[in-house]
Order: sequence, then structure tokens, then C-alpha cells
Amino acid sequence: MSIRTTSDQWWKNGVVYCLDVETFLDGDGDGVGDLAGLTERIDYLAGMGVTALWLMPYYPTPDRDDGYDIVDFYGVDHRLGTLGQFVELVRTARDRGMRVIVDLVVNHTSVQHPWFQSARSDPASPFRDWYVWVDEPQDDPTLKETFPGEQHGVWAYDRRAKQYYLHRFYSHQPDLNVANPAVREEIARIIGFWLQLGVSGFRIDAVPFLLELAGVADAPTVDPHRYLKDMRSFVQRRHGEAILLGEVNVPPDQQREFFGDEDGDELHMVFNFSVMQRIYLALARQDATPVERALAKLPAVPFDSQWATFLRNHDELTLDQLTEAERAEVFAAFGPDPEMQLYGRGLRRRLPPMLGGDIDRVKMAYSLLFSLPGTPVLFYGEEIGMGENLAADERLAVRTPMQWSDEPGAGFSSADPRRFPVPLTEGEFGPLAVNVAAQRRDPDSLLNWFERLIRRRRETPELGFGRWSIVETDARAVLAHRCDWDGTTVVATHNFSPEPCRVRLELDGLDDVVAFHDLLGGGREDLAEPAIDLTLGGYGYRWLRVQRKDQRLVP
Ligand code: ISL
Repeated sequence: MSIRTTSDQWWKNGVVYCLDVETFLDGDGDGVGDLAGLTERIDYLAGMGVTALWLMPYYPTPDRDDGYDIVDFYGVDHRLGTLGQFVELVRTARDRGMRVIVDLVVNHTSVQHPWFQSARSDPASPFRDWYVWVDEPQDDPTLKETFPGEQHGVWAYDRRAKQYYLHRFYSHQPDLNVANPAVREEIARIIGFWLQLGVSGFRIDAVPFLLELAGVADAPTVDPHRYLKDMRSFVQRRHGEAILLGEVNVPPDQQREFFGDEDGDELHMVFNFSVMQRIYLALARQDATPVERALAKLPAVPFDSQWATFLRNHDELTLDQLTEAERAEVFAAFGPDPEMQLYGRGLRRRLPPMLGGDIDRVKMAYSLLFSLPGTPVLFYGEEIGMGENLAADERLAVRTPMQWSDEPGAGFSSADPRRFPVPLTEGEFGPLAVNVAAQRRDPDSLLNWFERLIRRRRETPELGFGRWSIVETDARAVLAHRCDWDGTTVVATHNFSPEPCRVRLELDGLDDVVAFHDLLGGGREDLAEPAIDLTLGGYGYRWLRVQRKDQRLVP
């Protein structure tokens, strides 16, 4: 029997905040965000109630994929700061009760990485087999480009090497060969290095690609899940609280295997791409059924594991798990203009503009996110309702600088905006209309709403630790689910339609329910019978903690 101490599982009751150091705050006035700037804003993040930061890549890079093309896994890009400042950041965050996890991008390196330069220059190089080479690429339908339109095939010819190398992403990102034990050793060394500097885990980039060994000619094979298990036990030996959070965009029937065996011995957390995509379908249809169905398909996760839930991230809003017709519905509702679409499968937009700036609908979507099974992950700027800039290239549209104020440069930087890594968002969702400074002063702002939502979420352990199930209702537009934990029950209800409605919730096993406490709206309502008749406004949302007879509850 395992020891079931929930207090160790910090990742289950937390709120993760993802940011790119480069676009968060420029501390030295050169136009580029940096570690010094971010460290200054640690109190802002702690004040909001964030429990963990996820830093997008900050490593030395030629920056052809926004830092996901790395030339040194053991450093900090000179534009962003130094290793010393990195440690200072981690220490400051820890002092304010926040952990830091970092992007681990080891599916590939930059072409400019010294390993690749050595590999291509000499067939006898010790690094030659760190990459995947073939003389003549075979037509393999399982090896498809990830960025159609921007990338052509997955094999590129290197004139120096006189061979083709594999690249699952852009051609300037050659794939590392994890079938090579020396590569796996080096990845462990990288993990060990950052753990030693104080990080509490990793967001592992592109996990299925990292494990995909098809096309690795003549290389010793390794069982990909054996490899994830080795990585997990290595991390756990080095640092008990560290987690592995994987970017795993696969359909529901393949998700479970990434958590490992029955007790969970591979990834601690997996991003829930399947539920995320169905949320957009439900929003487009104003009908909760797609989310209900997606939830019903989710595999149960082991005790030490958890979903990571999100509405938007730094990439395109990928809709690759929807059918062609479903994707067309979401495109029509939220991104009809071809310039909003990307790679034929996604939208390069943020949520508020997609919802036409309807703040009630935006809040409903985030209330849902925070109540769903899993740990919510926010992308910087979501807390103030930032929008995108379609004039920026590809996915950079959603990676515009953080909007701190309505000053020139949005309070992000005092430098000439032409030096910014990504141009600011303009217009209705630009810094004049949407910024932190104004929202701090306004008690009704989205920022202050988020602060209350995060506080409430952290005070509602049923959501993070509990067993969840769908509650049947008579309204298609309403999603109702409950979470039971340690003798208490929370029911969350979300109305996807602009029409107000009344729903009846019959709660199994709760014949002695006498009242409910409204966790977001406040107040207690006594019940005459063990069923809840609930009113929900258009795009309304309510979280209710159920009170049983003779039960003492601190709402
Ligand atoms: O296949 C996908 C979409 O349908 C993606 O979700 C895929 O997993 C993703 O594009 C991988 O992304 C990650 O690695 C890329 C980088 O450009 C992205 O920003 C990062 O999130 C290459 O490192």
C-alpha cells in the first residue's frame, strides 16, 4: 500500500503560469525582456496566486524558432541575462512560494549547435550518431512535417555530411538520436544541471516526437517508454519534488501510456490537448456536449499524476484532433480570416478576440478551465485579456510583449519598439485598452477577477485532488461536473449559451444534502429536497460546495 500524502503533490493544487523571458519585462532598456525584468515582477505573479512558473526556452539560440532552437543546453542567452541571474530568479520565486519549471527541448538542437557542426563535418566525429542520418530518405507516411507550408518534408540534405538528416520540425532543427545511449546520458546531464540550479521540473517539448525512433537507421533501438521511465526515476532520485510535464498532443486512447504503469512511473503531467480542442467546439456551438464527450473519453490517471489543462498556449490553437467539419465550424466561429489560420489545423489567436471581447464569455471559459480535472496553465497576458497581433509571423502573433501599462512601449521596455523581439499588439486589445496598471486599480477588472478565481481554486482541493464525474442535466448548453474528495463535494456548472437557464442537478449519493455554498458568487442557499435547482445567467458559471446534514463546512 503506498503512502498517500497529498501535500507532497504540489502540482495537483497549483496554478502554472507560462512566460517567455524575452517578452515579459525588459530590465535594462535594450528592447528585449530579461531575467532581471522578470525577477522584478515575481511579486506581481505571487500576488496573483500563481504557484509555479514555466519558463519558455531562455538558452543561447540563433532564435529562428523563438528559442526552441538551442545551441547550448547549459546556458542563458546573452540577451536575456546570465546563469547568476537565473539562480537569483529561482531563489526569489522560491522565497515567494513559487516554483520554477523550465522547457526541456531535447528532441532536436539548432543546426548551429557545436554537436551538429561536428557531426556534419566528419563521419568519424563522436557526435555523428547523435543525429539521424540516411543516404537516401525513404518515403515514410508516418514521418510528416509538423509545420506544413513552412517546412518541406522531414529530411534535409547536408552538403558537408553528404547525407540527409532528420528534422521533425524546421530544417534548422536536426533531431537528436535518443536511441544513442550517449545522447540519453547527455540529456540526463542537462536535467541534472538545471535541477542543481533549483528548478522543480521540466515541461518536456514534443514528447511523442522525442520518443519516435522510426527512421533511425541502424541505430540501437530503445523502448521509448522504458526511456521515459528511466528519465522519471533519474529525476526523482535527484530531486523528489521535481515533475515532468509533457507536451503530448495525442488522441485520448493514446494518452494514458505516457503516465506509465498503474502507479504512474513516466510523466507526472500531460497537457490535455483533447479536452482543450473540444472546449472550442463547444464554445462555437454553444453546446456543452463536445466537452462532456471528451471528458468521458479521458483515461483515469494514476495517483501521482495529473492533467495539465489550458485554453491557449504559445503555439497555434491546434484543432488537429477535430474532424474536418468540426474544425471548419471552429474556424468559422473564431478565425474565419485565412490570416488567422495556421498550418491548416490551427488559429494564431488569443481567446478574448476570438470571443469578440465578450468578457462574460471569457470568464465562463476560464472558470471552466479552473474547475476541470487537472492543473490550470495560464499563458502570460491571459490574466488581463490580451489579444494577438496578426502582423507578426506565424505563431509569434500570440507572443507579443506583456502589456504592463499604457505608456509608450506598454511598460514592457523603454527602448524604441522597433527593437522589440515581437511587435506590440495594437488596437482594441493593445496596451492603451488592456494593461496591468489600469486593471490593478479597477476592482471589476479581469485581473482582479483572476486573482479571486486563483485564490478560490487553491482553496478548493476537491478540484485538484478529487475524483470527478459528470452530473446529468436537462440543458445541453450546460456542463455540470462534480469533484468528491475527503468527504466533501464541489459541483461546477458552466453555461455555454448566451441564454440564461434553469437546470436541475440530481446528485447521486447525496440524499442528506441540505444546502450549498456558492464558492465564486458567495452566499449559502438552503435546499428543501436533495436536488439543486440552479439558475445560470447567459454564459453563467457557478461552483457549489455541497453541505450535508450535520456536516461542518468552512466554505
Ligand atoms: O503537432 C502539433 C500540433 O498539432 C504540435 O502541438 C506539436 O507538438 C508542436 O508543434 C511541438 O511544439 C513544440 O516544439 C516546437 C516549437 O516550435 C513549439 O513552440 C513547441 O511548443 C519545436 O521545438
